[in-house]
Amino acid sequence: MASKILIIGACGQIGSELTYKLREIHGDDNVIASDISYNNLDVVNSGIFEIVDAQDYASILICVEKHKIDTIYLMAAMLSATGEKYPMKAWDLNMNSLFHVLNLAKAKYISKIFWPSSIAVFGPTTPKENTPQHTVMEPSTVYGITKQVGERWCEYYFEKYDVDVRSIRYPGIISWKTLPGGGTTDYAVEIYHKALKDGTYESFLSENTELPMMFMDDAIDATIKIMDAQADNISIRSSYNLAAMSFTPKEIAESIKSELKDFTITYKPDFRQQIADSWPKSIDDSYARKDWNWNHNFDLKLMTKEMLTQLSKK
Ligand code: AKB
Repeated sequence: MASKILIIGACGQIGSELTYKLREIHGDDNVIASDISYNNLDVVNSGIFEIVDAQDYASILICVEKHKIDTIYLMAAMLSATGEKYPMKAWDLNMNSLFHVLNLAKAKYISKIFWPSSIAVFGPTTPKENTPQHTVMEPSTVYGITKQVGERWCEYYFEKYDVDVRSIRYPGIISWKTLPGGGTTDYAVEIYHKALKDGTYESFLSENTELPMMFMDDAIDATIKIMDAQADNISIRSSYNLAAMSFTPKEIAESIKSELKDFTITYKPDFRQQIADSWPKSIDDSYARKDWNWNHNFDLKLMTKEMLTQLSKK
């Protein structure tokens, strides 16, 4: 029987592209997109779509039973910058949704889960260069705390209840189809939009703030790969480090300038600077490369070309 997939948070930046890709692979009828509202009409109109409240167990269960779902990708979350504005809302959304999905698997309604973690699990006391898989983790954002605690619960449900949950610590994700919302790494998407529209960008991070980043195609590829891997090959049941490239606002601006000569950038750091300063500069993802053959394709130069080409067609 074909796998039946539910994506919760399908209207968001990663959820939307995951929906398109999984439909390509598994067929439109086998991939159900869902979100709390109809806030991305491209996704809503692209196939079967349900309103599901990630914070409501019954709402998810009704959809799971209706469509005989066996796999859930839980992409709904409040990200780092918005989370600092609404700490309790971030805690409630990020934790309740995860528990609901883990408990659905524990009760055998579903058999497999993908849940994204983030580089936000790391904090100011973590080694910043080539951050190891296993290291000090003292996150200083609410978002990072939810992701770190979430990782512990994923491993716990795997060990105690045999729940097949798989996870990746995403770096900042850059894409052109759907805008991100409420993250600290969002500047690296906004900059391309502004470069084409206004020829200039005011960065909310300072010029030498280096962060781990990845192009969307690579992030989707990694997500598909970890979910397709044999269960025995998944040696980490908390969440895998994942990396592709690292750059600063100054470096991304230079790469845009090599395509658009007149582009200019200014810097006006805001509260997100402190969040960025607490995160790693680069990530050691050797476990992902060894366990499920992860490999990235996009570097900064290639990504800049692709972003500018695709956005100019929009
Ligand atoms: C954010 O900036 O909050 C996210 C993330 C790194 O998880 N993009």
